[in-house]
Amino acid sequence: MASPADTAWIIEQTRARGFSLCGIARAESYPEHARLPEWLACGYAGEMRYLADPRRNDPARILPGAKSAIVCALNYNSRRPYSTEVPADSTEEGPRGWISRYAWGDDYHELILTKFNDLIGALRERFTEPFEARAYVDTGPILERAFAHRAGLGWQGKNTCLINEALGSWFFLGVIVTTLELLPSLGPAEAPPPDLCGNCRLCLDACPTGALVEPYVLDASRCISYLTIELRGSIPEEFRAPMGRHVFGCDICQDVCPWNRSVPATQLDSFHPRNISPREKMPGESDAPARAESLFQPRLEWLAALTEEEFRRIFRGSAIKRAKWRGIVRNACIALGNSSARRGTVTHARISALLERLAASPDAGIAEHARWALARLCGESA
Ligand code: B12
Ligand code: SF4
Ligand code: SF4
Repeated sequence: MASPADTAWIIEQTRARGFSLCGIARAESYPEHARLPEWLACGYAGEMRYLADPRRNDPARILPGAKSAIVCALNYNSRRPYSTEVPADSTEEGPRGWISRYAWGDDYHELILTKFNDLIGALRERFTEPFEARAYVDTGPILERAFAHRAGLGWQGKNTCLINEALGSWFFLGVIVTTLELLPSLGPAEAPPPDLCGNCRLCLDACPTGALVEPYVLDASRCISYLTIELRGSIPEEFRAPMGRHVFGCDICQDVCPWNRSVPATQLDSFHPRNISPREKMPGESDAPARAESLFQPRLEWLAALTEEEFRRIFRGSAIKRAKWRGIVRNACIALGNSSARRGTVTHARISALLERLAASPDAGIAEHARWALARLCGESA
């Protein structure tokens, strides 16, 4: 068993690499793992079949001989308003969409895995005995929030996010599972952080699609984050209007959370909203100036009109590439249909023309969502 000095050293090492929180838990099954089969049986995972990987409820099967989980949190809170504070359609340049906070800057997977590989290198210098260590950031069959809770980083709120009293919930988690026997952050008699949600139910009441079916339980197949990022193909019609302007992920159940009211901003520039510089004009293109775009409240017409090649270029190194080009165009069509552009205005005419063009797309999925949006925008039953 490693010593308390080793634990202090590990925490110091993670701080030096920019992590805000770090804790150590035993790599074993917890009550959260026992609840997973029922959650899956309810169909709440939608098409995310990878969540049924049997290793997810048994850490020993992820890494034979696993003893410890080093859990880290990286703050991504960029100083910008919350989606609940910014009115929709707020600019003259046409309706704006919403990309969730975590995806405004660089892809966190690459960033955290680089830091973790570096940390594992430092561990190998300190612990000279042979050991295995595997780093995960969404990338493995692990319930990261369950480990984070057991490592003392916070509690899982009624919105199912991990919340820390000082940081709120705007942080990513990453876990290193290792065969090293490290001293857990919580002693055998210490309870993990208490649930501080109390009587609050702001997140449940604010969720536009009713995805939080009861406190602490998310039906992911109804969640805007799932619909806009994970779901390939058609978005069920019942969710299209409630999706509003969301084009990638959703922040609502965190934006309304009192624990996120005054929380520190990230120190990392990588998470600030990317600005996309104006592209060079192609031969034969109109004289309309190509403008700079931002991932903070992106212009919906810009997103809907992106070509696959432009999408690939712009979202290289961004978490947004997970939704793929056709997913983002599909989502932008829905958000345009939900916009409040009024008939008879220049904006309405411009959006209608764009949607008509997309309704003729050779991509059947894009065409169908564009037709739905046109019908909604033009006041026909959609
Ligand atoms: C799949 C996934 C999703 C899915 C499903 C989300 C979900 N809640 O499971 C979708 C696409 C919807 C999603 C959305 C988001 N995600 Co996500 N997601 C994951 C992923 C890859 C797996 C999560 C998982 O295993 N879910 C399975 C279900 C069963 O887990 P669960 O909801 O926690 O369910 C447990 C509880 O319901 C509990 N339970 C049941 N009954 C009861 C009763 C009580 C009283 C209690 C206490 C608990 C309890 O038991 C269940 C089983 O363990 C993790 C990374 C990872 N490997 O862990 C990231 C992760 C959870 N996501 C993350 C983020 C940032 C998001 C979004 C905020 C992104 C966005 N802005 O759009 C949203 C948040 C939506 C929300 N309210 O949760 C972060 C969370 C960070 C944090 N502070 O919590 C993670 C950890 C990624 C990371 N590496 O940082 N995500
Ligand atoms: S992320 Fe949005 S859709 Fe999903 S549970 Fe939270 S509020 Fe509901
Ligand atoms: S909004 Fe309220 S109930 Fe929901 S997670 Fe935050 S404190 Fe808990």
